[in-house]
Amino acid sequence: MEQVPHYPLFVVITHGLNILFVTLLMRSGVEVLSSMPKLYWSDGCPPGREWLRLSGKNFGGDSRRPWVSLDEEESWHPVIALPGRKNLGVGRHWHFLTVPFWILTGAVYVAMVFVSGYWSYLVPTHWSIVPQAIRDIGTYLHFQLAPQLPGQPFDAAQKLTYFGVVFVLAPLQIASGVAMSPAMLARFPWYGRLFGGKQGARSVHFLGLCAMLAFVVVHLFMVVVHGIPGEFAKIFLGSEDGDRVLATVVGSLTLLAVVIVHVGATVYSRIDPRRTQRLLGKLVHRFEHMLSRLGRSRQHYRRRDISEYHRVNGYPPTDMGYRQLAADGFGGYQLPVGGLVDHPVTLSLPELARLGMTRQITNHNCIQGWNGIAEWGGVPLSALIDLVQPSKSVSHIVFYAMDDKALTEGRGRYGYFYEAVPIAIARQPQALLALEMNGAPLPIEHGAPLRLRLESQLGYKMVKWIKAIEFVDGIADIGMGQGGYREDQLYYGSSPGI
Ligand SMILES: Nc1nc2c(c(=O)[nH]1)N[C@H]1C(S)=C(S)[C@@H](COP(=O)(O)O)O[C@H]1N2
Ligand SMILES: [Mo]
Repeated sequence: MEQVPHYPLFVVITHGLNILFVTLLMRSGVEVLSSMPKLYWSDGCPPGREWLRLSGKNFGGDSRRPWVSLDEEESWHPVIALPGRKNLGVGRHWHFLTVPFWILTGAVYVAMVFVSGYWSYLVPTHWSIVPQAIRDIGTYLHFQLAPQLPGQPFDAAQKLTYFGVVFVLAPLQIASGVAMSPAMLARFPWYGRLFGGKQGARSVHFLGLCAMLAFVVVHLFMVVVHGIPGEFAKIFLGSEDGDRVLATVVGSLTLLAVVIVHVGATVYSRIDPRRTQRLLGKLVHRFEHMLSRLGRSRQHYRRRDISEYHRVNGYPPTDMGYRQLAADGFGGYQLPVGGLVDHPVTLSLPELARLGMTRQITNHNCIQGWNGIAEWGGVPLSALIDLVQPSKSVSHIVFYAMDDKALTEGRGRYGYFYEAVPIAIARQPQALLALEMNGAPLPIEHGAPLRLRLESQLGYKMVKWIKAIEFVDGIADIGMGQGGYREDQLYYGSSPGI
């Protein structure tokens, strides 16, 4: 009697949630892509060697015109990007906020698939499904509907596709996403190498997005071809026998709700990016904090891994004071270190170097998506911390820079660059005050005479052209109180391990 298989309730619910989460991930992912719309297969991202460039701008050809990676950012429309228009910081917040919910939905779904016996509809058990699926595709191409598998709700092509999406594509997106996190790359460089490095992972993640988009388009097309009322009855009410009118109403309302969430998220993010950054940040930071406790980061790349080319982000200071310092080889440079410490000091470069130089070959990850491997030489921050003896109440170390963004970046930005670093991250073994890059004194564009290296964090935390260091017991009164210049002005997250 019972000819039409029913969809269990868990399928109806997780499918609905998946529509919401996958579309949020897609739009926020496109926002992230817009900040560096270029894809590479090899780490280092040498300009001109991208396999895909979604931008008319092309930098690097003319070395007489200096450029930085923020110049590569594109402004994409809010219809395709969440929230759109150069909002990488907020876009990332949406992406990482959605990830745990999407993974949870997927985990519940997969567990229920096996517990309920629904797996027999989803998991192919015989190779014969492959030729069958090919025949089905041929049938569709002849504008006819392919037959369902006996006693099952899907035809062979459909079953194989769903299996691929659930058990191949989704895990691949999760795995390649993880392979881009600086905290993960720092702790487990071998994991990044599985994808051919961070850029390989980025490219795979992008191709995964394309595959997911292609799936969604064909999937929607098939729903229309098979007839919306009947298909809506299956997936929103659980059975084809359901009331068609009711199904159309329920389905349309569900889709409308998804659209409303998207519009709401977009409008809210654009009207009040600061509150969006703070609200979403609460969850995202907890996630990042967990990552930062996942063992210690110790990167040891080989000399031959060093990138032939290392992008620059942030234009050097332009003022006379800096130019004069540079003109005499930074001989007159003095670094004041103070705040809540027992022994405030002011150090010249040779005095600093006497605290003990080390070298490390590590991978730099910019928030925009590029990376580069270089050897950095300098003094471990822990040596400086031991020298000045911070008081117990110290929570962060603030690094003030010499570049005034009003002069170097413009675009309505203002104030000197700075970043505050939680003391626990500053104590990590590879946290360095670097004086050298690839065996030579730091070049001007990479932060001469002194820059920060924090190998488990994103690039913007690694202040270049350091002017002074202050130990503090809170960040609320510094800058706009978000923990750093990029956090203040671009709504990036603070202490970013992903
Ligand atoms: N003072 C200062 N430090 C800075 C920046 C800046 O604009 N000013 N940009 C940051 C960003 S976003 C990145 S990715 C790295 C880039 O380092 P690099 O130019 O040596 O590659 O520097 C960071 N440190
Ligand atoms: Mo960056």
